[in-house]
Amino acid sequence: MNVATPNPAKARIGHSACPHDCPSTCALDIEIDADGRIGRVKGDPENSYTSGVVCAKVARYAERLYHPARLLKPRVRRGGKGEGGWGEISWEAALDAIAEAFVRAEQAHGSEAVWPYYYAGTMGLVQRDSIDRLRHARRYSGFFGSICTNTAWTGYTMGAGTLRGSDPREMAKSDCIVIWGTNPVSTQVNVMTHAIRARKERGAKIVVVDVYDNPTMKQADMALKLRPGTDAALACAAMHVAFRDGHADRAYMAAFTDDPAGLEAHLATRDPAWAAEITGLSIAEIEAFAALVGRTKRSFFRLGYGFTRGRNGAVSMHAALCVPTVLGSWQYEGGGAFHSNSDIFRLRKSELTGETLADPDIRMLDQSQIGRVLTGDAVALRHRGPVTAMLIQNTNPANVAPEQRLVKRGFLRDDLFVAVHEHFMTDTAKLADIVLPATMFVEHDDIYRGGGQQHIVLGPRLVEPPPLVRSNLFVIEELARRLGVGHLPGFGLTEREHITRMLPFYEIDFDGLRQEKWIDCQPDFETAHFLKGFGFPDGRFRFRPDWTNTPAPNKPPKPLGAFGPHAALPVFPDYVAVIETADADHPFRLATSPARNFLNSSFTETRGSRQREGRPEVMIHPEDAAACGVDDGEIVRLGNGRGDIRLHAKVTDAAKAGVLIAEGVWPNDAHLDGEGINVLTGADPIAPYGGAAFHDNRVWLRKG
Ligand SMILES: Nc1nc2c(c(=O)[nH]1)N[C@H]1C(S)=C(S)[C@@H](COP(=O)(O)OP(=O)(O)OC[C@H]3O[C@@H](n4cnc5c(=O)[nH]c(N)nc54)[C@H](O)[C@@H]3O)O[C@H]1N2
Ligand SMILES: Nc1nc2c(c(=O)[nH]1)N[C@H]1C(S)=C(S)[C@@H](COP(=O)(O)OP(=O)(O)OC[C@H]3O[C@@H](n4cnc5c(=O)[nH]c(N)nc54)[C@H](O)[C@@H]3O)O[C@H]1N2
Ligand code: SF4
Ligand SMILES: [Mo]
Repeated sequence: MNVATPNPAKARIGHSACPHDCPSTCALDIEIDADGRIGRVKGDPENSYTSGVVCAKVARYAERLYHPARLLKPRVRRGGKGEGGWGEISWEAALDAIAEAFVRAEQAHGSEAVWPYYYAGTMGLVQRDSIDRLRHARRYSGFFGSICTNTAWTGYTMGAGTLRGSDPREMAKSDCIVIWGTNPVSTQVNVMTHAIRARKERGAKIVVVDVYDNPTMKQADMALKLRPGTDAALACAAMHVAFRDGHADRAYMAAFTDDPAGLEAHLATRDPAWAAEITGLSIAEIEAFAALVGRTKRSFFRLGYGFTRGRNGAVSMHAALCVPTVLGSWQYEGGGAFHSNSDIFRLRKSELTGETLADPDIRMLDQSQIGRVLTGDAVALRHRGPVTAMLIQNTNPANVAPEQRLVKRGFLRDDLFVAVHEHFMTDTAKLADIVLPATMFVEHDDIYRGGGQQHIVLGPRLVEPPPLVRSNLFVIEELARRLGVGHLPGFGLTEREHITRMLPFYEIDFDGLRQEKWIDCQPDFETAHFLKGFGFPDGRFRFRPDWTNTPAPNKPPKPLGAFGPHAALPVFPDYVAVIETADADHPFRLATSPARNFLNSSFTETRGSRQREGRPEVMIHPEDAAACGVDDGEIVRLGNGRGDIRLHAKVTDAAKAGVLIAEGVWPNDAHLDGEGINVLTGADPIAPYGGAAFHDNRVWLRKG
């Protein structure tokens, strides 16, 4: 491997955006040497959010781009599924074979037998979403992307009416930053840049709410380590204290919220003693938190995804969002809340995604329930026919989706044809019939928009791809041509044409954006802080959300309706015990938190990341380890009704007794028996609009 060899004397800097599925969407400066090879990757210091900082795994990107195991040629399966036999095939023959398999599937079972399956492995809009145009054009089964954002976005939108909030750069002007259910040191490093600046320049206090002592909690001034799935109880108690002690801003609530009196009455019994019982925090910790945020006008609530990956996740997000609203924190610079900016961007995507070609009667299948779909579960299939052909881009479901045993059993079906377009031989690619090699971000043009910040950033092609490696757009266009839909609107365009067509609102084209590097889409202060009203027709924040009738970004299209146990959704913010609480047979609660050096299933292939992460481990409290007779470093078996796996124990008091943490979605074969952590996670939908409860699992543990 020839990673660190660019000759600095001749190197130039190329500008790009990090393509990975991370809220930060960093603006990048990439060193390119005279031979057209990339060297070091740095954060662009001119971008006000990135501020010159990127995470270590992306700084080492050359390791991924020039990896010796990178896929460089199309492959076709030889021998049985998943047995590891592969032969070479030309691009022409591979694309013909995929098109023929799709036509065969359609002829046997109708167009819904084909299920294009894709996610956010690249966040580039052209490369990520073009597959959706093909599925609309051919009336293939729809993809309901539930795995990541649904619970969080739904909970936030229920309160605020839209998905945006205070400028995340404003954290630098806060006096108290509450980092709630996110681990930014690992998962979105730039949050820390702005938070630490506030601490240095203003003496701001950093509060971290999490279920274990993760790298972010290690930097906290106030560390609140609670039991998984109990965040709403902490939020309710903080609001109870605010009303009790006169920190609730009644004038603000009268002007900007729906039912403050009803909320106050509801919270009367949700006092710190009640919350201590549920969360495992002490009454003193809860009082101290409530007093800190109550007395600090510029309190900024940075709400993450992690605390919403439970069966009450949407409810927890809504409850946490109610806290700054009761306190009136939104009125102050450096105050309020932020989760995602997804609603601020005005990109015209209809041509790209083929929306005009959509048929509303085509069924939508749930991404998280791929295991059930592929094993013939009638409910998951919406009581229609089987899926018998798939094209998978930008995701690795055999590793990252819940109910892994079902997923794997489904992929092994003899009557299922699967093509996977990838960078590496992932767990999913290993189960495919045809594997196609994909370009990486510096090898194709694309456009990216922040979720955790406010920029649209261009990522132009900077280096030549390997000779037989092709972009996602190429594959979609070639299949469309073979399937007779290449003449329909949205097809036949280059990446650059797509990018320009998405930008009319900003009056800029591809070349202009190349000059500018990015567009800062931040709304003005009053809009961002909802001082002109929240995102509902009456402008009022909802303490009493209409859970099943409020428009939400992830609301499933019509055929699906509301999901999960929505009868249990509370009238006002509340703790709802629909989580997998421990029982006699499953005495532990397991969260599967992210690993710092991996990004979901990506970077598990690079040596730098692998060395730093070591091996799959489960953290167990010393008291629990003693009770189970387990020593540090010993092999243990974890299990529940969905299956069981073996991995090594790490005895630590990082989490509370009764709580286990397994960091990282390791490749399945990194585990002792070739099965990964998602054997243990469930695909039962979260109310009201679906999602996967990755951090909400009850399990047993024994020496393995
Ligand atoms: N290094 C790295 N970066 C990543 C990723 C990665 O895998 N690795 N994944 C990327 C993706 S796709 C996403 S969506 C984002 C997600 O980024 P985050 O918003 O940070 O969400 P999570 O990674 O799910 O979990 C964050 C934290 O929530 C904690 N947590 C779990 N359950 C609870 C709970 O009930 N209450 C509270 N308060 N905390 C809880 C976990 O222990 C973890 O420390 O990160 C992105 N960035
Ligand atoms: N146990 C557990 N499981 C989880 C989570 C958890 O916290 N715990 N987190 C969940 C979350 S939030 C998410 S978002 C999912 C994400 O899980 P995945 O969708 O698997 O996520 P990634 O690793 O981001 O990307 C997947 C693949 O996309 C490929 N890829 C990247 N760019 C391109 C491209 O341009 N073209 C093509 N064809 N392929 C490309 C990469 O090589 C990678 O293999 O995992 C979920 N699974
Ligand atoms: S912090 Fe996130 S967006 Fe920034 S370089 Fe790392 S993975 Fe990419
Ligand atoms: Mo995600």
